[in-house]
Amino acid sequence: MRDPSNETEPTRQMRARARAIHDAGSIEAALAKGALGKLVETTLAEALVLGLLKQGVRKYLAIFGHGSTELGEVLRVYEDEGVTRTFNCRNEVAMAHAATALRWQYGEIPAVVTSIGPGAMQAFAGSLAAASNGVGIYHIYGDETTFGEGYNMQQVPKQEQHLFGQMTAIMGRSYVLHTPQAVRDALRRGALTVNHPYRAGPFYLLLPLNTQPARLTLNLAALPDRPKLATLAPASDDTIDEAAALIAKSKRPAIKAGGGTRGHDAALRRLAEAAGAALVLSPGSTGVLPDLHPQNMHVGGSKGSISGNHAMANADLLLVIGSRAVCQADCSGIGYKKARAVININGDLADATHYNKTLALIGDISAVAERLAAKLAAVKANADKRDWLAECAAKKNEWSAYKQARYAAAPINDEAWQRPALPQPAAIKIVADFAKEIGAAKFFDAGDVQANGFQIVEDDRSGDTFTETGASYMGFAASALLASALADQPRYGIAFCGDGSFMMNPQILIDGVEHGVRGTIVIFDNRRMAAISGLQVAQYQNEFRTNDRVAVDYVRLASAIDGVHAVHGGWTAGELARALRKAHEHKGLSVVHMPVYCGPHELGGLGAWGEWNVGNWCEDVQRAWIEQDL
Ligand SMILES: Cc1ncc(C[n+]2csc(CCOP(=O)(O)OP(=O)(O)O)c2C)c(N)n1
Ligand SMILES: [Mg+2]
Repeated sequence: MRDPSNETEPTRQMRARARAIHDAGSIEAALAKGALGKLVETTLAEALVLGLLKQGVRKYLAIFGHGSTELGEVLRVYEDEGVTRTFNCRNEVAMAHAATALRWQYGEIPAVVTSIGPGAMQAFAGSLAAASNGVGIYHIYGDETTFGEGYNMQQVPKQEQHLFGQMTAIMGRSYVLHTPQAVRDALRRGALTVNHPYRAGPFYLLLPLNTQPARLTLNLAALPDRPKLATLAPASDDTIDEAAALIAKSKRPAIKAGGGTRGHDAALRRLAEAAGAALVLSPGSTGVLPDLHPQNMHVGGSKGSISGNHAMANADLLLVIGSRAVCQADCSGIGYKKARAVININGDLADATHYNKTLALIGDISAVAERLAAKLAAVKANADKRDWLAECAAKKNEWSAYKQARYAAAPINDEAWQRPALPQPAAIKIVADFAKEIGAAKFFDAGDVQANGFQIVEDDRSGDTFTETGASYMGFAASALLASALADQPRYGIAFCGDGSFMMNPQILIDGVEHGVRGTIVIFDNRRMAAISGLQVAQYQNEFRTNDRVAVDYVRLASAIDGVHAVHGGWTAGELARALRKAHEHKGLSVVHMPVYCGPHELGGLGAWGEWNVGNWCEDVQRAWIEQDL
């Protein structure tokens, strides 16, 4: 702790408050034992930290600038007294990803702190991942002064008010703290946004340079708490009965489990079994039904799988659960070619009524699914679905054999490497199996690494894979590892990165060492942004500007950073397995540089099994969409 003797009187008072809170354990406890009076004279910056603390926010990820020095000073004192922690980072996009992962993986609510302007803009860009995956976190940006005495350096250069407030309000919900006393209102709105039961997302607090140090009388007892919300479900049984009747009558029901089903594993399993439904995963829901469960058809969608897409295309009744019908998940709206009706379980009215011919069951997934499963069990609705499930099981076997052939593939001669290298699916499978063996969490960001990844992972529960399929933000996976250095109860993590994705955010090499990450980054280096080369070739038979000629030795690059342990992944399955073990032995951050084959060989990829409304496929896909009724 620093010597506080040269601090000003207001700082000493702030320190005394922080100490009282630390000693009592919480603001409420400090108030209850009289260690703090309920009305305190303070600054907006401290009021914000106190208000966030009331909601359980104790961790800040920060890159300070002139737009956030006042807040930084509050955080310095509160950290000195053991109340909050602040983790300095090297890049705002990466920092936003790490904060997203801390909430997503560990349930802890952090706040991202930036300066005004470019720092804010970068964190804002990164917040797309939180918005797209429904992850609630706070973003606090320095903002232009409220007096309007002239342009502030780094503000958006226009004669308009609250431009950052407007921009951020488009992405999520936001509040410009124009008046110190408004902090109470701002934090009530923030609490609901970041803790929303089915559509959480980032909440942006815009903190003008001049209101940060502005003083106010703050009522500590009036700071909004985290909302306690009861689980919602349909009040009567009418719609549940109607859904049960539809399922009982159906010969070929399929469930599409979206990212919203994560954590509802038990209810989903009961519903799938009681309905006799084939369950198709989305990229973000692997594990909600155990991999080997006979009704788990694996992923379906634009990328998809043989079995997942078969179940989608042949179902006569579709149960959509916790899905917002992203193009990748429902083949741009044409994935369910024979479905005559839809049952949709979702908390969000718009998502629940996305398709025509829908019976919407609005509410919490577990609550609704359990009630529906009980009705179905009572009438043995699954009894006549055996033929359908047998047909699906045969497709699952076909998919398994197809994958096995690719996992067993020997190294293939590669143009860029000028030698045989393991194909990417075989390499990813080895790393995914290793993650399972050591109980590590897996992170995926964008590209072929991600697509192959969700076709390959064999999870038995949700929470073992974090694949950022909402935004597919290159750089997410490596950045997300940082959350494990910040978490109260960290878990070993493995980030699966493409060479392109890794170089978007290599800052983890420094931040990870600084804050003590334990985990491994595997860089699947195919010397290009292969997912896009692949699309270009599939659509236009030519690659264009999706690779360069520069070879990078990632072992040397990563080894330049003190504390990072970097190893080469080798050229064969056996060498990769040994490299992973060596990486894992290191009690810190490790990097495995794994060169992989990229090219037209059929064992080099896992294929695409659905449709997608992009490039020169648009005409066909849109024609089919117009002709279908859902
Ligand atoms: C920040 C960002 N920029 C661009 C894209 C578009 N994009 C998606 S995948 C991809 C290529 C990924 O390359 P790499 O990480 O090397 O993985 P690979 O496909 O080669 O396995 C690109 C450019 C994106 N998703 N995110
Ligand atoms: Mg690549």
